[in-house]
Amino acid sequence: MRNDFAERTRWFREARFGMFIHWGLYAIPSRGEWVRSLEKLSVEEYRPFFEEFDPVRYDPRQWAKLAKAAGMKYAVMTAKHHDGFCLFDSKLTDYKATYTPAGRDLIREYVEAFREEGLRVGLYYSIIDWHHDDYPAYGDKIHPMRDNEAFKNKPIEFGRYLDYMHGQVKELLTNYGKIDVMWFDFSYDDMTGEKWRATELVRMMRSLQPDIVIDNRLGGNIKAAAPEEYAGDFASPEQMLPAEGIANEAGRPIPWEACITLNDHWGYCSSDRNYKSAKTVVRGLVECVSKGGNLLLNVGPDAKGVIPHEAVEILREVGRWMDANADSVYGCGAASLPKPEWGRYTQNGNKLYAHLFDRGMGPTSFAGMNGKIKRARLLADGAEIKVETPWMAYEYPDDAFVTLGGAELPDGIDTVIELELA
Ligand code: FHN
Repeated sequence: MRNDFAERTRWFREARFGMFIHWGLYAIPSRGEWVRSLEKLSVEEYRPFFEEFDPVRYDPRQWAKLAKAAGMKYAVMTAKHHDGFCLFDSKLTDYKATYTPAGRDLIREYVEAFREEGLRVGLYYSIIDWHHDDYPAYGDKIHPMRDNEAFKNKPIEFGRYLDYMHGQVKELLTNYGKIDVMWFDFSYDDMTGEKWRATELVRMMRSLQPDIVIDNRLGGNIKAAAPEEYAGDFASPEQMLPAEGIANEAGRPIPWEACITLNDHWGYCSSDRNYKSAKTVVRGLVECVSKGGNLLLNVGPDAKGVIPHEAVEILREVGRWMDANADSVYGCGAASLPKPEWGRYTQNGNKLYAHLFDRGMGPTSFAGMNGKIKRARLLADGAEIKVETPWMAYEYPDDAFVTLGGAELPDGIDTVIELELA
């Protein structure tokens, strides 16, 4: 089991950077993917968006090229979100993209386009389903009909919903080729673990796709010394970066991936123009890697199938940094050094990467590293950087120093020095 786990997650732990894509009917009201719950919209009130959905400018090849240019190695796209709308041609429902004016299997086009660009493909699948008749509604914590008296005594057969949910997961892992990540979302209160028949579900998945990497949102405790079979392969902190890496109860680091929006919404929200800068994204990615984790950065395409231009521009600028510095991200993880004042360390074998965020004043110090650095190079252009102790630092014999010319760093986003260890 242990070796399988290490092998199964190797590519994931090395990839470090992925694109999250939240897209569906909710792009039309353009108030985010929770619009049905937040505004308590009935299936009937939401129906016009199904009748209308026709993303005439959807071109996943462009999305894939953008992700690749940004330095992303994998993507995870919503096959079905909480609203129950299926972007794939499921035989188990009519509530799907192929029955809208779009008339297309949007997931098939996505997996083919991203594989064509050399990226691994993941699917987001909501185990919550606000459209299915047999999903608990009245009195639920978040269901759009949670307060609707008409649903109070409505009989449901939850087992029938689970058969549907398991059946769709089987469709996705049977009909769309090799799926690298299954991103379930999400368990809450008693809706967790075996309530979903999670062990049966995961065993079915692994029988179809033994190498698939699964998140931890079916429930269970991924940090347990002996986690449940359905507890997942990686932890999934959301909209925050953990203070340190993530380890299990035995102190063993576990794979993790922080999922973060580029603005403040997962699904398209036309009024939300509050986008993070490329600098924030790069430094967030470096922080994740410095703590042994991944960054899954979200885009929310609009109702036409277009990724907002702000997101495109940010990802292109991130890509320009990655073009010169990706060696300090891919295959890297935490260094066994304390976080330095000037930025962060990442490490890959005998290559230690110093990510300088702040120029500071005077020489740059690598605490405790005197005699341990064979050579230093500016990663972006390979220029030699001399490792030597200047006169003003003589009283710090344990530390190593480099002296960068100028008052500002060569790259204001993140200047990376590659330190080859002796
Ligand atoms: O409710 C979802 C939300 O819409 C979004 O998909 C995020 C992404 O991780 N997950 C849930 C909130 O935790």
